[in-house]
Amino acid sequence: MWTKESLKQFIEDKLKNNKFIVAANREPYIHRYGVDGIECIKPASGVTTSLDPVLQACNGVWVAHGSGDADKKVVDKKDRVAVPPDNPTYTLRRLWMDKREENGYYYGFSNETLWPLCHTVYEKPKFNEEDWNYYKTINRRFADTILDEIGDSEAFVFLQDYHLCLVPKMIKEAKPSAKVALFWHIPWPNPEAFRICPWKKEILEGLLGVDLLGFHIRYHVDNFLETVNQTLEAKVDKVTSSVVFGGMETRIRPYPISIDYENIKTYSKTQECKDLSAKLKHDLDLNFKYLGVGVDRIDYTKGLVEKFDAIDRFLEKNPQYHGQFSYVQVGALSRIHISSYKQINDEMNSIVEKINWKYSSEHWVPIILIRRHLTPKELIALYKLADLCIVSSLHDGMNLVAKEFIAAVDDDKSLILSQFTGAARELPDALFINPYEPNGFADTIKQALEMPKEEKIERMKRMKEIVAENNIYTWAANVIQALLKIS
Ligand code: GDG
Repeated sequence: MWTKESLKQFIEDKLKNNKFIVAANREPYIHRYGVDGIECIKPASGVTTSLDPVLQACNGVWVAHGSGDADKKVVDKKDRVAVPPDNPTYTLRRLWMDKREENGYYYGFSNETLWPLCHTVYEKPKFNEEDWNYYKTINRRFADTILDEIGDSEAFVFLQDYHLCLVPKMIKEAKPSAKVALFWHIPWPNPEAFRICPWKKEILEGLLGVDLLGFHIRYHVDNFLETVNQTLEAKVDKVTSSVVFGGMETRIRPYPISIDYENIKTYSKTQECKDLSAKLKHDLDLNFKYLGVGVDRIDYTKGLVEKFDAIDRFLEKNPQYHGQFSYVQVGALSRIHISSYKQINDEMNSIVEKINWKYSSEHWVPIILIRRHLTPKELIALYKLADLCIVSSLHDGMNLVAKEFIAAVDDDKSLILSQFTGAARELPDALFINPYEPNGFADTIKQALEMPKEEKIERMKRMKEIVAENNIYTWAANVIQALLKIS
C-alpha cells in the first residue's frame, strides 16, 4: 500500500535529476484579504484536494492561475510562494490573466464549452471563437511559464484537466525530452457528443503531445480512443491502448483518483475532531435523530435539485421521519458568472425553501444549507456527524466526496451514490441511485436508514478497504511509474 512517505522516497530515488512540475488552472492555496488581514484558503476543488498531498510528498513546483485578490502581494519576483503556509514543502508559481482573458479562457471556453461538452447532462455547449482565442493565449502562457520553470533541466510535467488541452504539444515542441502526462479529471464523452466541437482536431492534436494521458475509468479511455479514431489520421491501437500521431506515441490509461485516506481517518479519530463535531452540531442547531450530508460545488452536473426532490418525496412518503431526519448540504458557490450556474443556485435555494416551508416545525428544519466555505477539518467533523451521505451527480468523473465520507465515518454509516459517477465503478457496496428517478431515490434513503447495522458495517468495511488501498499516493505512484517506463 502506498503512503505519503513511500511516495516521497520513491520520487527522491527515481526522479533525482528531474524537476517535477504540476500545472493546473486552480491553485491549491488562495491568498485573499479577510477581516483580519491576508488569509489563505484551500479552494473547494477536486483537483486541488487530490494533488496537494502529492506535491507535499515530492517537493515539486505547482504552476497555476493566481486568482486570489491578495495573491500578488505574497509572491516573490518570480511570482513564487512556498506552500502550505504553515509548513512549506513545495513551490507555487503563479501566473496572471486579466479579466477579459479569464472570462474567455476560464468561464467561456473551459466552462461553457468543454465542461458541458464532456458531461452528458444535456446542457448545450457554447462555441465562441473569441473564447477559443483566449483559451489558446492562456494555454501558451501556461506552456511558457512551465518551460521557464524547467529551464535547462530535465523534467516530469504533470498537467491537469480540460483547461490545458493545448499545453502538451507546446511543451513537446520546445522541449522534446520532457516527459509529459495529463490527467483528465472529468468524463470523456462518446465520439457522437464530441464531434460537434468546431475545434475538435486542434484539441486532440494538443492533447496527443503527452506521453501518457490518464482518465478515471476504462470507459472514458475507450471513448477517447474512438474519438481519435473518428477524428484524426492517427494509428489507434485499442489492444495496447495507445495512439501514434505525428510520429509520437501516447499511452491512454485509467487511473481512478482518490484521497489521502490515512490523513482523513487519523484526524476523524482525534479529540479535536470530536470537539469540532460538537461545535458544528451546536452552531447549526442540528436537532435530529438521523442526519444526512452532502458536499458539492453548486454545479448543474451534481444533481442537487434531483436530490432535494428525492428528499421531498422521502418525507412525503414517510411522515414517521418528520422531526427525525435532517439533511445538511454544504454548497460552495462555483463559476457564478455563468448564467446556468446562477440559475441552478437560484433553483436550489427555491426548492430548499419550499421543502423547509412544507415540513418544518417549531424544533425541526429538514434541510440546512451551509453557504460558507468550510475548512478541511470542519468537513471531516461534519461527515463524522452523519448517518448517511448522498452523492447524486448526473455525471461525474470520479467524485471525491464519496471517498472522503468513507474515510471519515464509523463503520455503521451508509453511502448513497449516483450510478453515473466514476466512483460507482469502484464501490459496489454503496447504495446506488438513479438521480433522474425520484421515487427509487426516495426509497433508497429509507433503505439506508433502516438497513440492519451488521449489513451497514460489512458494506462500509469493504469500501474502506478499497479506498485505503487505492489512495491518492497509489494513484500518483501509478502515473509516475508508467511515465518512468516510457523511454
Ligand atoms: C473534479 C471532477 C473528480 C467542497 N466544498 C468544500 C470543499 N469541497 C471539496 C470536497 C472535495 C472537492 O471539493 C470536490 O471534489 P469532487 O470530486 O466531488 O468534485 P469536482 O470539484 O467537480 O472535481 C470530479 C475530481 O475533479 C478529482 O479528479 O472526482 O469528478 O468533476 O474534496 O471536499 N472543501 C473545503 N471547503 C468546502 O466548503 N475545504
